Amino acid sequence: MGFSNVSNFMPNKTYLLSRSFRNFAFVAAALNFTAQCIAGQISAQVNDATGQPLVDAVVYANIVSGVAPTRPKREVSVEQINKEFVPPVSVIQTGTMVNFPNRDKVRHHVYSFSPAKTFEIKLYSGVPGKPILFDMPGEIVLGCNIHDSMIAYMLVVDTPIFAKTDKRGIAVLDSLSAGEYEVHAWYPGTTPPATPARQKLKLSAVESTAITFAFNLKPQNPGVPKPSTGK
Ligand SMILES: [Cu+2]
Repeated sequence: MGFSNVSNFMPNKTYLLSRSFRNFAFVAAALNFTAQCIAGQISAQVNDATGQPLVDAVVYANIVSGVAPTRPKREVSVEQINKEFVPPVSVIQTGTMVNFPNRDKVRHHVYSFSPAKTFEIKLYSGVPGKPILFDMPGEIVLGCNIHDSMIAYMLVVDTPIFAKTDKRGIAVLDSLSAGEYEVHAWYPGTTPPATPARQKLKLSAVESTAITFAFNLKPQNPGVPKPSTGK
């Protein structure tokens, strides 16, 4: 959070800063305490057809009734490192700006033909001049015109409630208000009937609900989602 800069301040300012930091820490602790008391959470386990966890699956929830959590607008990056997209899977809210910085010495030519966002950034090095706005929900497949093996996925969702699964196949949706939610799971390149049905659930103010999604997929290589069609 940048508090490591404290030592750069002149001594007379250090006192003020440490005092405001104490206040900040107090308020943050109080908020955190409040959040734990009033916020619900959905913990989703996502598995393949054999019951093995799916890494980099996306779980997101639409609000049927309840209050949307406020999330700060942030800019997201999909980097190119060693001729791979990092991260290979991203989930963003509609209206998010995304950067595509090239960290390699070779040039890349990033493109998408996906209906949710069709674009290309022609042969470039370094950081492109401006980020790309993703203004429609849907699945986006990224490729590079120069390196055929480069592939990545983005899911644009019309909700601020989303998370990716970790190594255990678990995605946690937290800071949720009491209400009714429609929870979806998504895995790159997967369409029904391999995709499990959405789950509707009611959440009280102080609750952690565990749900499970099972994709009708064969075991995947962890962290390396494969395209189903080669599209
Ligand atoms: Cu490339």
